[in-house]
Amino acid sequence: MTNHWQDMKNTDVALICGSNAAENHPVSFSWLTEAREKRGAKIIHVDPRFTRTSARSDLYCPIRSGSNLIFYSGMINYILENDRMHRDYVLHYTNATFVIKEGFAFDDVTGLFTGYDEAVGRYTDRSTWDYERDEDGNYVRDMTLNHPRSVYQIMKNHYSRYTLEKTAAAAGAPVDKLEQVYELFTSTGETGKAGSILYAMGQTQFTSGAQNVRALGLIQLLLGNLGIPGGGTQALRGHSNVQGSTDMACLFHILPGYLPAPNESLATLEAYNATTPAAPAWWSNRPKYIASLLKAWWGDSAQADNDFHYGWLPKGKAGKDYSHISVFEGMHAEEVKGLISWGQNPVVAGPHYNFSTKAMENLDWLVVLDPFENETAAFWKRPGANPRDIQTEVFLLPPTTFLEKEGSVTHSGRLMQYRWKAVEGPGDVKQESYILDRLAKRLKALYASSTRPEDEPIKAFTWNYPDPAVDHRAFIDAVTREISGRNLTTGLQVNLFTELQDDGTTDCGNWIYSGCYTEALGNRSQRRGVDDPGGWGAYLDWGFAWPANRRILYNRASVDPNGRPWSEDREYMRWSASTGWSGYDVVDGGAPLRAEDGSINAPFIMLTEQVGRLFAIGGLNDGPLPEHYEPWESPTENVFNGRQTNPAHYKGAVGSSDEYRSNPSEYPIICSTWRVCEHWHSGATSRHMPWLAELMPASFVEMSEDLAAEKGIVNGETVEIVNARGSIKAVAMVTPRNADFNINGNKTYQVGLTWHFGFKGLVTGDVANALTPHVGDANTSIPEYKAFLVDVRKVR
Ligand SMILES: Nc1nc2c(c(=O)[nH]1)N[C@H]1C(S)=C(S)[C@@H](COP(=O)(O)OP(=O)(O)OC[C@H]3O[C@@H](n4cnc5c(=O)[nH]c(N)nc54)[C@H](O)[C@@H]3O)O[C@H]1N2
Ligand SMILES: Nc1nc2c(c(=O)[nH]1)N[C@H]1C(S)=C(S)[C@@H](COP(=O)(O)OP(=O)(O)OC[C@H]3O[C@@H](n4cnc5c(=O)[nH]c(N)nc54)[C@H](O)[C@@H]3O)O[C@H]1N2
Ligand SMILES: [Mo]
Repeated sequence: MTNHWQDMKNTDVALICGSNAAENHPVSFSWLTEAREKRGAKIIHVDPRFTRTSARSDLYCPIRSGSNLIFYSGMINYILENDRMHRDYVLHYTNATFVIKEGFAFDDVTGLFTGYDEAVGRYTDRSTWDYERDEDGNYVRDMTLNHPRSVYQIMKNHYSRYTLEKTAAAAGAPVDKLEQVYELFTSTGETGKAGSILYAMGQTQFTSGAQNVRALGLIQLLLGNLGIPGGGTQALRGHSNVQGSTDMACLFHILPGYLPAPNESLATLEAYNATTPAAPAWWSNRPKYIASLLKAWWGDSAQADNDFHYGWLPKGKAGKDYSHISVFEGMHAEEVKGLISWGQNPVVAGPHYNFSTKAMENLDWLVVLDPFENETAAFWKRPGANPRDIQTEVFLLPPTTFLEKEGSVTHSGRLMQYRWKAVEGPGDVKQESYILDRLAKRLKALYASSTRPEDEPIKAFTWNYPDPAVDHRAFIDAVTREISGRNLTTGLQVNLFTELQDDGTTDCGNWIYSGCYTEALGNRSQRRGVDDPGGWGAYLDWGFAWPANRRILYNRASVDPNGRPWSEDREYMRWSASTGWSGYDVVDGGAPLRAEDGSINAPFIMLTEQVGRLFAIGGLNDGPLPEHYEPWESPTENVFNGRQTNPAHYKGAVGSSDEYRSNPSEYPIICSTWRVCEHWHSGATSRHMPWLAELMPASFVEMSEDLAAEKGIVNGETVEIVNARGSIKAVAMVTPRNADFNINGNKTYQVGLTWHFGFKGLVTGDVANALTPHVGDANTSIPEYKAFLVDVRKVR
């Protein structure tokens, strides 16, 4: 989130697209309800079906699964055609005025931007996705927005194809509803108005998921909604600590604090640091953050003359993906021989169940750390498998659950909060810190006498924390101090990342969390102050929000270039030449907006050009501007350009071969998967709770009354859902809340499945992910769980 949960109460209009927030984030959702009740804010919900969130909204518009980019592109066109943008904001705080290099183009016949190599299936030359510069190297800008190669004109031209009528037809949305949504949300482009966009998995789990997110960022920049209270882009994170686990780099392509993980093309620290963005980008400080991170990991042995052991960091192959799909493809190819599954249940939650579970049979060993024997731990005795044929050795370690341990979690608002232990765990279950500590110490002992150079990283990494088995709280305390960072000369905690150095005199486990533990304030995640001077809900003394305890990112954008709030009745920050910055939040970068020479230091401080990127120079893997492509499996043609599927989408090596692709003539129905309030993901936890099991005892498939009538299906009967990857049974739920879609003139059905069921627990059911494909987003490779094709059949 650029903003945070309490800030939702400050919005004028909230657009929820791709999330059923009322059901999946019910407590946080109450801040929106407050905006609606106390300030008369309007809530818009855009979703394929009418849900509990729709019921709490003022305006609901259905769109079919897989059409977000049509919806957003239509809105961008609406803003540009009807001049609904926040002009001053766009001129000064975005790159709309920047001129793009000659040679850049988008061809709507091929559906490609310049630089695509058909043979490789990637954009191999992105050199034209860049700014034009004058002889002195300065950016060429046109403050009138008239230059044909200005970002503004390029966008205007690019999105002109997304007219209201064509957009409505392709998204399957009623044209009047769509227009109402565009009209209402873009009303927040007015100075002094704030609009917020909330999204979750109905936006990310697509082959174009990252571009969906970029598109809403574009809209928020055009409307001047970023950096202001009640505005922003809100990624509703799922698990209580999914924000924290991303920050701590439980992902293959980053190191803690979003430092890029090096691949083998960056063999030395010098080469790595050479990729650092140029000043004034805040990222130009990256060498300090990586040096401090390596110091945290390898302590005294990490020195400037050995590159702080940068060489020891594991380096992947350039361009290779190591995320979920490819790990399971790796098992299939017998490259991955062992798996530690720690706090997840991929057999139920991962895509392409039949392929994945078969691939797991190639494992020599599997370790599952889980309070329950979930489907992953039991994959060798799943329905249809013969345990005798499966040689995998399986170990199950039961750890304590969230109520039985303590430490901090970080929620969607980047807020780090401490949780104290509520009860002791049963029997001899162990804290995960204990398991981790024993694993680390055992590894070090095993390699202690090794003389092989490749074992040096294990021998040398620092593990000098208090023993969690003796004093768990002291262990957490020591780890948090390391995460926050220290001055190694004085031995004292640093106050903020601005004190970190690249010469080995500081250490810091995660630069964005720097300052979460200071000498003066201790572990700030434990703070519970409730002062809120401005009444904006910032609560600066409650917990710690990264970075720097800042609650709204880019918050200098809440004032005009002269330092005054855009509207006097919405004063969040203010600049004055005599007193500098004042306000109700930690200012984002301390410079005044207008420099002494009259030029503007725009608020997007992470970037070299300091302005929000409508046009992404360098781009994402699938282009510098969001463009619609159909999901990998779609019942309709792409009517906006000549390319059917995202040209850079991620494919599994074997699991997404033609054999596993459902074609629309055989499987004409769109299928999506979603959650219900009563269950939690794979259901490993919730299906073991008697009362939740009783509340929601079976998997169901939602379908429209017309589809049911056509198939002769009655509400409550068990039906079969099939495609090229599998077949499952579920209870039919025939409901008017699931509408049919008229897509480009053709009546098309969409059904939806809960995916909380498996073969373990008090209530069981077929795994819905037997139907989902092994393809993913072009940038993140998140699986396309939300739009694929099926057929629905009566069980005979
Ligand atoms: N009770 C409960 N709460 C949970 C969870 C849980 O399992 N149970 N899981 C947590 C986790 S980890 C996460 S990630 C979040 C997920 O939170 P959400 O993303 O809200 O969850 P979903 O129900 O998967 O999907 C949300 C909505 O996306 C819609 N949708 C499908 N396709 C499209 C599309 O193309 N466009 C648009 N606009 N909408 C579409 C679906 O109709 C659905 O209503 O929830 C968290 N909260
Ligand atoms: N079709 C479809 N598939 C999806 C999605 C979708 O929308 N559609 N959504 C995806 C999303 S957003 C997510 S986040 C994933 C979720 O996928 P998973 O994270 O794999 O699902 P969970 O059921 O939350 O699995 C968590 C496991 O951790 C165990 N557990 C609970 N507490 C603890 C603990 O304290 N320590 C340990 N070690 N274990 C514990 C639980 O018993 C359970 O077995 O699913 C993804 N899969
Ligand atoms: Mo999630």
